[in-house]
Amino acid sequence: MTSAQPLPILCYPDPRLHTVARPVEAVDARIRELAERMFATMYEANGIGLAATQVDVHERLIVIDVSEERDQPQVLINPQIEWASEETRKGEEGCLSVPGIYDGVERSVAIRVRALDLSGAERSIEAEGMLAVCIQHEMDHLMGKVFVEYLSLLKRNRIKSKLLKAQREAERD
Ligand code: K2U
Ligand code: ZN
Repeated sequence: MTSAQPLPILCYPDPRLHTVARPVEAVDARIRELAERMFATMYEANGIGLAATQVDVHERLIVIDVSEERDQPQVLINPQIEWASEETRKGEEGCLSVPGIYDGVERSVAIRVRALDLSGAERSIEAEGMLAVCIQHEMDHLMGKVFVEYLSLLKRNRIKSKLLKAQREAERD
């Protein structure tokens, strides 16, 4: 666990969520501190993944912990998908940036990802199941893509107005 201070999570339809993140130049103390704060943010929000884009930092950094015990943190820096299975599956997804909304998204069932870890070492990760879904979901965030963009325009507009209404009411309280 971490004692770092959580960061505010951007909420859809905030336009900053559509920013394309740039590669991390150096895996240094700043990046390690940011990863620490992203883990604090993810655990506090009961997420299993978080992309730097969601905390308004537009660099290619993802934190993930899909374990039941919430004790298997993984950091992916400058992740690249090297291989993705032809086989796809539609799964129910949510997003910490789109609170209360869940809907089906088609993803590859297995992927191989190359990324740097927090020590700056190159790693190759084979993922399937929830880990594969989570990595694909987070890598979309780094490309400025939110999962609601896979849904119909009608659904997306309904989600936008629902969240904007909730944000207006929260400002009034
Ligand atoms: O917002 C985020 O990027 C965190 C996502 C990660 C995720 C989305 C869909 C499917 C897998 C992972 C979630 O909000 S974390 C919340 C959650 C927890 C368990 C299962 C699905 C979603
Ligand atoms: Zn998300």
